[in-house]
Amino acid sequence: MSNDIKTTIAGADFDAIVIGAGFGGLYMTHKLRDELGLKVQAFDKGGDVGGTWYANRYPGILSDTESFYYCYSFDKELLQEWTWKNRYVNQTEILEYLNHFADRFEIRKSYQFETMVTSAIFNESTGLWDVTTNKGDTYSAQHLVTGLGLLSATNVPNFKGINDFKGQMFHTANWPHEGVDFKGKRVGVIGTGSTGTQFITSTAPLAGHLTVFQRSPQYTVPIGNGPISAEFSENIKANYDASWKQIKGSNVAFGFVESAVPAAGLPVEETDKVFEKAWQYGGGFRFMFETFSDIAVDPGANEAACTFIRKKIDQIVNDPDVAAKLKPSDLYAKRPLCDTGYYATYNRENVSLVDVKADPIVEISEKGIVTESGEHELDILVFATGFEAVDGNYVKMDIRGRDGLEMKENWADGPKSYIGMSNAGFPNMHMILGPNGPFTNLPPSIETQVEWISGFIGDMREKGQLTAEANKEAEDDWCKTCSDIAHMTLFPKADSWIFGTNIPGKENTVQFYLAGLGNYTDVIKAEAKGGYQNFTFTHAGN
Ligand code: FAD
Ligand code: NA7
Repeated sequence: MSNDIKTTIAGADFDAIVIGAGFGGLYMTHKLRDELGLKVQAFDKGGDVGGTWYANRYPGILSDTESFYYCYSFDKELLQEWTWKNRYVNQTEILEYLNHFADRFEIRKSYQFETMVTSAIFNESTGLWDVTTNKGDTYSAQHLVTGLGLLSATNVPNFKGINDFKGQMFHTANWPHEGVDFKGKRVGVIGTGSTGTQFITSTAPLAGHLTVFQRSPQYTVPIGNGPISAEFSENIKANYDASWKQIKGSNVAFGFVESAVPAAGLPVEETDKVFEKAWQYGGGFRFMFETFSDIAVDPGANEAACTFIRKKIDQIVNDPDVAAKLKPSDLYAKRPLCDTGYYATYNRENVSLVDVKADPIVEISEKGIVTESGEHELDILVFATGFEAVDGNYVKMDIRGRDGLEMKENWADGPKSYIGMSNAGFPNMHMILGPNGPFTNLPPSIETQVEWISGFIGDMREKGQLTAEANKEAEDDWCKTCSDIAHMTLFPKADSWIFGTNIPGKENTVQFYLAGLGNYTDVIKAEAKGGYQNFTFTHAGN
């Protein structure tokens, strides 16, 4: 082991084990090791740092948070040193940034890569977590921090014949590092979510023919990407203090002021004027939350946005039959998407659209995809079918708390937490982006949680507390609060990964705190300030 600092609990291999090398795990490792001086060991099953941005390398992949706010804010020097080239940042640049972060803080010396944690079991006799890896090693640690990612465990539908396909087959989140050659190839893609729309728009010009298998059409608006001028960049850097303050006190934390003006009751000419301006400027979250205050909560306001986007589809798409297939009829209440010419891609001669609700996929054959109407022969088949969001990586692992309580069992009716970071029955296990955390641009939420967890562990050490565990009643109250808030919005009415309904057999479950990062931060700060009243502690000797 590279870390030769002594642990504070006799017999523990480490003070803390961190799992995950994405935005969350990297910052957590730095905080615990370099600021609290703990002996830390971290693991990731991937080959290096990056998390999401190490694994997802498909063509067109881009963050849809503006680059200058898709980063850490705690390191003011880094904010000034690092210059983003474009309004949005692609996977290569995000990975470069996270590599730079890892070098800057010498993070890699605390990590074992290509090491999957297979189990984490709380040992009641020692009060430590016993963490076992796929290399057959077991390590003990006082604290376990999980930065497993909420969009990380892939969802590959179990189509009949899936292993019979003789061509190349990929999920977008397991993309080969050497890339894929699409030239002249017959490519099929299943899925038209955020990933699918990015993949489709970028791959259409590269492929011989691209066939899109669409289950649900999507509302998406232009992203408005482009280079940033030196002046724009300097302005952003000069105002970073104020911007981060605004972001961390806002709801979706995307770096714009959310509208306070309702659309309900306004004439269509007025709402369309505002939507048109947003369409021209670009950005999915801006379109949903900067235009009007009630799109996510009021059916009339929501329909005004839907109608505007449907009209755009009619204007953009040449073939009315294709336009009809591309037009959603349901609510605009999934994670809002943005794109670089998605609908116009269907005007290309080499792109065809199969509506798999009308013409269902029957099986995957040696040659391609068989739908009810016939076989679509393919050389390359891409699954842009998303993730087992939020709890996917947790339930894949054998996690057991007090009295052998299994996480899988504990979350059988849906994942739960107290304030998105703790679980009753799982002492000293701290989750980054655990269930029922805020639904936002994620780096600011990750930072908020990592700083809270590190403060919590620091406070425990000062007071000589050995274990901390969220109280069941507090957890139940928090889950109810999250549910009550979610049901004030239209989001639970749409099927998507946000509520787990993209996974067959998974119940519609509230998995996020939808009242925003600002309110969330107030709650967790009050918990700390009040002396962590919703936790039970053990001390040395009890
Ligand atoms: P991740 O980056 O997912 O890292 C989790 C890590 O844990 C992974 O490296 C994984 O290998 C590791 N791990 C999991 N289980 C184990 C185990 N048992 N053993 C060892 N290692 C394990 N968010 C935004 O805010 N804005 C965006 O525009 C945006 N775009 C996205 C686009 C795509 C295509 C995807 C997939 C996600 C996007 N996200 C976006 C969400 C993104 O995941 C987060 O912004 C952020 O990167 C999450 O960081 P993380 O550290 O929490 O998790
Ligand atoms: P999403 O948003 O879950 O999209 C997955 C897509 O795959 C979506 O269009 C699904 O259709 C489709 N899908 C899933 N299973 C099937 C089956 N069995 N048959 C046909 N089509 C299917 O995942 P993304 O990766 O695009 O985005 C997830 C988040 O990651 C995103 O918000 C970004 O933050 C990054 P459906 O809509 O369920 O009918």
